[in-house]
Amino acid sequence: MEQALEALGVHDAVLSADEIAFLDTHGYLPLGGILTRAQVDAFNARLAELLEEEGAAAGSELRTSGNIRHRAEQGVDRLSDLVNKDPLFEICFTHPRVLAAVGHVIGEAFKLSSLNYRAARPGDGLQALHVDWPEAVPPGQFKVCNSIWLLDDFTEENGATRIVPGSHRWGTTPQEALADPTAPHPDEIQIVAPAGTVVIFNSHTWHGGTRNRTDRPRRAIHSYFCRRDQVQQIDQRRFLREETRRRLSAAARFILDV
Ligand SMILES: O=C(O)CCC(=O)C(=O)O
Repeated sequence: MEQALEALGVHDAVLSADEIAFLDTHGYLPLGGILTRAQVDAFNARLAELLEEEGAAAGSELRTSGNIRHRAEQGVDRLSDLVNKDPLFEICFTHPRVLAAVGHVIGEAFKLSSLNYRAARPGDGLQALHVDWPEAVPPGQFKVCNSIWLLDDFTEENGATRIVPGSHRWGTTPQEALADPTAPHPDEIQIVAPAGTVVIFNSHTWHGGTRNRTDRPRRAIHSYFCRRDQVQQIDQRRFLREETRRRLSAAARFILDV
């Protein structure tokens, strides 16, 4: 693992002490603009093509692989297994600042769990507050960590993700603790930031999509990681295409655990 991280440019200085303290305290960390405008445009163009090509099958890998079966979400466009769908998306599981933050949350031995696209369509996208794990875990024993790659400017109106800062340390889930996890939480904040921004969130921090009250979709990629001893959401070995295997570096393949 150490070798792979080093090969991908992860070292002690890629995150500042202040950033690490923020992540520990609040359970999320904005990493700033990681994708350029040109990259955001290229991502969106390719994702639109994939949605068109895949039609009703879009997102199906997510529904048929891994330990938790995902049902299709109403009012949302999903694509999954982006690892195998364009070299463009490689940055989402190899960027050193993302890997450093993930390693900080779940420990150095981790792998990609899944790489998916989620767009809240106009009028839809509200999710219950949730954690990306079936049960609460004691603070510090985190299993999963997510990163969200903003492909539109996230605003208060367009379905920006909400997060309840500090909730990763409460040792309970919204479903256990709240009468109505879909309701606004008094402590929640929204990720409001420009397209190209990447935000890490400890997946045990309470979070969820909000309703998109605009007339355009709110697009994002989730690059989701788990501890190496856990089952991936997408079985990367099963889905790995030969062309992907040939293209990726040994370090990137290690992150996928293929
Ligand atoms: O896309 C978002 O805003 C959040 C999505 C999310 O948390 C999920 O699908 O589990």
